Amino acid sequence: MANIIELNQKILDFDYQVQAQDDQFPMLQVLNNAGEIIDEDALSRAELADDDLINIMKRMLWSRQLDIRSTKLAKQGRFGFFAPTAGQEASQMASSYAFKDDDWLFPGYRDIPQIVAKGWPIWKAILWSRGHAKGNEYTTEDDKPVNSWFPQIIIGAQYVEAAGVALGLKKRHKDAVAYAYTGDGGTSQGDFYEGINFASAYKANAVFFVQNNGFAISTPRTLQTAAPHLAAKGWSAGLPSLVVDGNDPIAMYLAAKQARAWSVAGNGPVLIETMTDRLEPHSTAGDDPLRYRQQADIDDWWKKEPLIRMRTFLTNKGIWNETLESAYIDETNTLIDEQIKIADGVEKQKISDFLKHTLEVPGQVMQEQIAKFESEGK
Ligand SMILES: Cc1ncc(C[n+]2csc(CCOP(=O)(O)OP(=O)(O)O)c2C)c(N)n1
Ligand SMILES: [Mg+2]
Repeated sequence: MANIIELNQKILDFDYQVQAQDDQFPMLQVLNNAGEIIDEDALSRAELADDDLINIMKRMLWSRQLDIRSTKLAKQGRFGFFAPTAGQEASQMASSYAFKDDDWLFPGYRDIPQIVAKGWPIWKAILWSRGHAKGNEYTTEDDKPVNSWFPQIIIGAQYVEAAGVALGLKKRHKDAVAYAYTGDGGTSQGDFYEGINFASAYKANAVFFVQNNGFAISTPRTLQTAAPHLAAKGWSAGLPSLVVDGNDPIAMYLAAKQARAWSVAGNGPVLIETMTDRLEPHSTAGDDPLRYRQQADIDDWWKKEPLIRMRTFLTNKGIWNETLESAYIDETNTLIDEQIKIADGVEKQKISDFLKHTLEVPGQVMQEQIAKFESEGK
């Protein structure tokens, strides 16, 4: 009887409910801000050989170089749309390292590096940014398919698309998952809920990432939702949902690896909220972060960024040093230079080509437009 009374009191205790939401999602961290392992057990569960650790470091490094070069090119008007990635390398590159070629990637517009990591040439990514049709061919240099959807601009839409593919993979008994990335702002979209709800109801093979970088352009995370943790939204659809230090490459890899294993075993999807920061503007199209956040906050996040702590960890382990790093950065920049040249050498898209790629079966008016532009050589 006493138990029932206590239980009923608890049910009606709204203060408790609000508090409980906050308590339920502690943050997974393995490598702390100082680059020290704080959970040896988790590190061994990640089963990362020295080569893997170096590969993750290299992926994060080239992603950072690509970011730096893309930003410069954008300022020179030689890039199209670009959404900076600095600060989010662990959230993007260490998580995606846990997936396999057969897995299907569903990226958002900021997730170009994950597609490149799957074998998509950088010159195609550059053409994608310019709206060129060739930039929407998801194949490797030697024409092998890259299992990636296009970088989705419609926020959250990739979750619905991922849910469908995830169900297909399950029905075909594939040893593969769909893994999708959206942002904190993405979780305010209907598509986000529809995607996780559908995938969870059908126990589809999916891993959903929410990269919580604190802002949806200028809208701070606290104005998007009163939920203390975005991961809590996963519980509404019955998914295992966790909060991970998104600037900790080891925690990101471990969480992604275990989520993939859980999902591919037929248990349904997992949702991972990654706590990270976009250290740069929303895009290169004129956003000024100092209009909506403090420089001191940005400076603080620079101290916690993933490259610093991974560098410290690997250096202390004796498998990384400055010479290796600068040689790798040089190699990466040479590659990027070559890729820019290839992109610049591709024939410009004609207006008629652009129209031809708009609809599979163009209507009467569009057919006339295509014929008109073609006759003018445009
Ligand atoms: C459905 C939809 N609504 C609005 C926009 C305009 N928009 C582009 S990016 C963005 C912010 C998204 O923030 P978040 O999901 O946190 O991702 P982030 O840019 O921080 O990586 C908005 C509102 C859009 N692209 N799609
Ligand atoms: Mg965001």
